[in-house]
Amino acid sequence: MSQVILRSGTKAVVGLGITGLSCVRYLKQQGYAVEVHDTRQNPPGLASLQQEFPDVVVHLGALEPERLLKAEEVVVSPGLSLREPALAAVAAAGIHLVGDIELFVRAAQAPVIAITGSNAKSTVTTLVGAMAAHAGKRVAVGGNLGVPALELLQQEGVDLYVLELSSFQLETTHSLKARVATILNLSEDHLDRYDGMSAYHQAKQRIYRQCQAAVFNRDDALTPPLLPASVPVSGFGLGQPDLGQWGIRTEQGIRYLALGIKCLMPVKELPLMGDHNVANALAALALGYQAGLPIPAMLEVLKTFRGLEHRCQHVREVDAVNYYDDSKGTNVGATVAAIEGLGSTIAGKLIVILGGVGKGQNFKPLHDPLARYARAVVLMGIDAPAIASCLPKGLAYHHVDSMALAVNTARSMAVAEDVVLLSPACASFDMFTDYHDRGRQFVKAVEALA
Ligand code: UMA
Ligand code: ADP
Repeated sequence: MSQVILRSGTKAVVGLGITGLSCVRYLKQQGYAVEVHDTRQNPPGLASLQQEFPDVVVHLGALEPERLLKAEEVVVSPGLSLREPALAAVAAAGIHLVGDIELFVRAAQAPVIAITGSNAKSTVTTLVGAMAAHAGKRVAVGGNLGVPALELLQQEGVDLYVLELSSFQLETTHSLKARVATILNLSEDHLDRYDGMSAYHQAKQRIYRQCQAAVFNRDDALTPPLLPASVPVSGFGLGQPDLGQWGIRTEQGIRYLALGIKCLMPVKELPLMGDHNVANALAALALGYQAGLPIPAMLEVLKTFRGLEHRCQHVREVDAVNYYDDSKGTNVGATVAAIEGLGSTIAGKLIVILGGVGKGQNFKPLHDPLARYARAVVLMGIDAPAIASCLPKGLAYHHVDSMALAVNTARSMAVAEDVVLLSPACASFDMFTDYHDRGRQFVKAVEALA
């Protein structure tokens, strides 16, 4: 074990969730004096902190600027807005404000593939990680996906890091310098934290800062990087690709994943459902290719990857109606993709279960996909009325107040060949612990159908 060097200056860690705890562990290991702040009276990491570091002082309740101003650097968790007055005061005083990803990139010794977007981050991050592992790389995968980035530094001999990054994490990251970076797509989300799409877009664009190569979505005008021409940039999209680009080619009626003019694999060999997942497969190929992964190994992974839990996941067929759990559809862009992705592949129509906490989104983009593919809608949660006001005229809908009722109501409206899709376009915390809980309650209710 390396010797701990004692250093001057205090690092203030703000937030004691899994990120804050990972920051304290890392900074203590590096020999820093650390103090912790959290606005909650009983933050989730408190018991572990007190057990592992009984000497670390913890301040709970409203953040106090005068305490934070004494720190040499303030390490902020992603759940806190930088507009929080105490944090704004820290920034105004010229004290470094950073997040866990900044600490991570200062220390990481291997290249980083950095992935952001409003949707598909976890799917693409997991795919790229699996592709790298299959190609024989020692790869560490984490970030917003769930394992805090700093914990990945504990793994020895890593060749490649694959990080999912949220806009919140990017706001406090200044020196990412990714080997390859991407914004997969951009649609309204987190508008309770941003003044508008422009501020959200700016936060996402930070992922490209000083990257060595960039990947963007040709079908989404908000994703291309604003970079000098010397940086290699490749695009993916569902159209036919130009040389060096990723896309779909159709030959003798068969659709192929393609690089330039080269057909790589028939789309129908992907176990993942829907065209949004075809885009995800192309994004993963583009990222892996820029990082030097061999195409055959990447294709092998695509042929076996069945997707993550709660992302357009098939649950069960009852009376010729299929049930899909897309509880991770927590914003309008995700739900539009799920409706179009599934709706275009089925003989019947969709019954879509929608609603929850809308985070200030505009629900109008749901109108056209629902008009095209839905037979009916089931609404729940606090923003149900806002969604109801954006539904196509004449589309049947019902309000319910529990998941069991939602599933039973959906069943009563479905006919053979239909699909019941839980893809709420909203956060879950008005009725559920989180999207896992919402998805599990859906699966339980579907399994209970006689
Ligand atoms: N909070 C307070 N007071 C504080 C600190 C936090 O009330 O002083 C609240 C926040 O407002 C938030 C909650 O506590 O509601 C959790 O915040 P946190 O910063 O402590 O979160 P962590 O537990 O460290 O988890 C974070 C990410 N959470 C958020 O960005 C809100 C996790 O992403 C991520 O997996 C984890 O770090 C590891 O990197 C979750 C998420 O929902 C899954 N991310 C958003 C998304 O994907 O849309 C961005
Ligand atoms: P994230 O980590 O960004 O939330 P996930 O991979 O967990 O992304 O997928 C979340 C949801 O986003 C899925 O449940 C699906 O509804 C939607 N989704 C998946 N792929 C795409 C895509 N390419 N474009 C838009 N939405 C998508």
